[in-house]
Amino acid sequence: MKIIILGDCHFGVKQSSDIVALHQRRFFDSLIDYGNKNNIKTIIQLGDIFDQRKNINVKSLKTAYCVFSKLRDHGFTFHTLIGNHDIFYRDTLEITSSELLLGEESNFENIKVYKEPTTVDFDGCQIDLIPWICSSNEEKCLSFIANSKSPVCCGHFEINTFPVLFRIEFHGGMELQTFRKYKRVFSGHFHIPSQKDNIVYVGTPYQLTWADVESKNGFWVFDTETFECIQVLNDDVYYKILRYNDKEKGVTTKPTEVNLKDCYVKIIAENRTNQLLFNWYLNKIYEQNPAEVKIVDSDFQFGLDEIGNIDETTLKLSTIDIINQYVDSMEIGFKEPLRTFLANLYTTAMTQSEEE
Ligand SMILES: [Mn+2]
Repeated sequence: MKIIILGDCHFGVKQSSDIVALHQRRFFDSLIDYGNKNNIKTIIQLGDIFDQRKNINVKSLKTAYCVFSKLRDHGFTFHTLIGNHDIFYRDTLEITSSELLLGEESNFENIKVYKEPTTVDFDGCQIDLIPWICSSNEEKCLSFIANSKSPVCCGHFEINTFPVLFRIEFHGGMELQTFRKYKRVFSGHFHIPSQKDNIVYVGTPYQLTWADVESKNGFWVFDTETFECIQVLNDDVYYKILRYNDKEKGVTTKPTEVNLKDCYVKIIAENRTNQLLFNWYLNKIYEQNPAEVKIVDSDFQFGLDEIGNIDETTLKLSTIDIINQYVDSMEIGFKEPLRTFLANLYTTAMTQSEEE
């Protein structure tokens, strides 16, 4: 059989922004379409259904319920394991939003929530579903993995050397060797899709923040007979970077060639010497009803001048790059551990909310 493998959903992200919710609903409509057309009705979701650990906004609940009702009505079975955003306490899985809102006592009899390490038989293929590992369940989960005979494992892991942000590898978590016994491992948690050896970080199905601007988001389809897996890309990209330059011909992104409706737009203004032209340019953009437009004058941006393409532009703009460049400029002998420490600190800060 074929199974849809789905990454972190994060309903309620960005203070339950209507724009993000719109793109989340749009994604699930296309997922349902895909499942119906290809007759794939089983989904394994790898944790982090909701964004907030302690409070769930009514609007994000509404978005999630709309999505889950549709999945139920179209006959999808939805297996979800607990992620670190689904738990109330940091060190135990005692209280989880997934169980409370989507579990056995909810209206969603098609949803199965896993908070214990469990092996599930999917048409003859044994798949281990491992929840978020924290101090209270670490021993249990690790010995479960060590003793398992299943060929496939799904979880919400922190595995070393995978990208936690662009160009930033994670360190201080689990080793790749822990998973060597499996033929395939699928993990949620890190939002950037990546692949190394037998391990796939599936990534978020859609963009959530500017950190995802370069990300190739989507879901994965896994074949339990051939063990093949493919990524189905989500073409609803809604974080967009445009470049404006009225001195150099051919540099400016034509607003008419990009769909900007309901998108977050960043204009990198490399040269704006002709204010009339720039106003016309902005008008053309606003005519499309973008969700938000930010103008970044490259003169004032850290290291933007010699940039040739979008990748580089956005990279040079990221906080983490500025931190790294700062560390590089320091005269100390332990730059690598410091970089890792600061990257972990930064990631932790970015994934905590005002809830704490
Ligand atoms: Mn997540």
